Amino acid sequence: MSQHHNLIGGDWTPSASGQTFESRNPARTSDVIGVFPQSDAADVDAAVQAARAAFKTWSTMPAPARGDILRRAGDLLTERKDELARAMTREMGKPFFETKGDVQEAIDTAYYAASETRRMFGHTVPSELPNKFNMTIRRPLGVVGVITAWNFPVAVPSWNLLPGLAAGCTFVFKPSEEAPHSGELFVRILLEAGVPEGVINLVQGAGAAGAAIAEHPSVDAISFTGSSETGAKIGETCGRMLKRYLAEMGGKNPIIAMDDANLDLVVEGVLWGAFGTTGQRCTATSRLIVHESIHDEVVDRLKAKAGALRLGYGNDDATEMGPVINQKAIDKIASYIAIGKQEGATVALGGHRADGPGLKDGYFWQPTIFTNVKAGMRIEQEEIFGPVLSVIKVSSYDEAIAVANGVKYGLSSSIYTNDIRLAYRAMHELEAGITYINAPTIGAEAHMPFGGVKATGNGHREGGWEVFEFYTETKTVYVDYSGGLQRAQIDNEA
Ligand code: UN1
Repeated sequence: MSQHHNLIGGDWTPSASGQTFESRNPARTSDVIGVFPQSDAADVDAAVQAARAAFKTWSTMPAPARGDILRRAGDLLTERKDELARAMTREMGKPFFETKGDVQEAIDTAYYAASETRRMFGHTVPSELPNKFNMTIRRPLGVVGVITAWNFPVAVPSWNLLPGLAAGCTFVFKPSEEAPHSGELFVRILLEAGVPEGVINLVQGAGAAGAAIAEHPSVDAISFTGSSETGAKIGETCGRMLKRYLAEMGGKNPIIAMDDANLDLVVEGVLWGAFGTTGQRCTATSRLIVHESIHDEVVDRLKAKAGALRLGYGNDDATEMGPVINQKAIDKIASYIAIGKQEGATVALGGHRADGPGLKDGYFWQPTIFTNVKAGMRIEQEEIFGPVLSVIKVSSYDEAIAVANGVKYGLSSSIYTNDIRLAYRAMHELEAGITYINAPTIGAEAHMPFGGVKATGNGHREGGWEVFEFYTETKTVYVDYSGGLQRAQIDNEA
């Protein structure tokens, strides 16, 4: 069994307390991937000090030189894609074709961030006074704590670490305790690409380590991906300590299928959106809001397709859907199946733990579809984070939008229609950070802003050009070359 360590200022070290935890394969629970340090505030403090010490040199390196390192990281990720993806699948369960996609997101992010190091634009702006020059420049934000989830164990860390490195920040990175090995492998690639000692520090552990990162006075900002409940707690800390805070949290993402939609596309889209990554994406399609005139046909076709999905270990080529992450996830899904039945919904497909051949030693759940779901039911409102789709029948576009918007979350959304008027209305009317037209709710592209509204986010975006707003501070600069004191217009009133 392999023993793993934290990375503090270039040294691989065990936790100060000596406490550890195991990472196991969710498809074969007897398969232990390794033993990792269970870190606490003492480890976090050492990591933060290392990140602080590395900040000056890293942040003053010319940004394009940092970009060269990121490009090498992209090259290494490309070379090691299969090897990395195999390890990720073993640790968190999604099929190999999906973990390869996860690595591809990191590759795209690496090259994108590298290219941004040659932009990092500020503005030059006219002054209200003669012989005076106004501009804005960007400064790196500082030491950032990155706390991520396990479902995209390389892609989501990459969305934060890579643009943040481009911007000149240094990091304390805590991967999820469900994917510590994947996090470590990613960090090792960044080191090999040339990220200097202390610029990225890796602290393994559970929520207590995350809380210690947020509480540390020398951490300037936090980026958190996970549940809205934990996100709100970290937000309280950041609010109290006046830290910048990016939060990416829950979703209850709808696909609206209108009566004029292409049904083949709807069925394929819902199948992938709801059961891709075993429904464990914050962008997963957990609600199908479908026009009554196509409801029965769509449900029948979905049942046939979802019921035929091949469950198994993600490193077996035939596997289409992997396990959920752990026993807690199984218990949560089971509790929602009971809640849905109690609320009067119908289990149209699945509803049980899957225990066929090859599945007994893993956390497998049958693809599950609830019909007769009414707006406002808990299974329609709350994030389940598993392969469970709730189908809500509606009779008009306006009703569909009202149902779609009637939840506390607002990450991704989708409408299938061929009516251009409805498509454009939905772009504006869906309360979400992301809207897809004739495509499912998952599959964000790395160079586009990613984030949600309402209880999903707090106003920032990962990905795309907007993430650089988070990882930099704007400084406003005035240069007066008039040779005299020129009072600003506001100070010149007669
Ligand atoms: C997440 O589930 O935390 O949009 C992120 C997608 C992904 C990102 C999901 N690429 O499907």
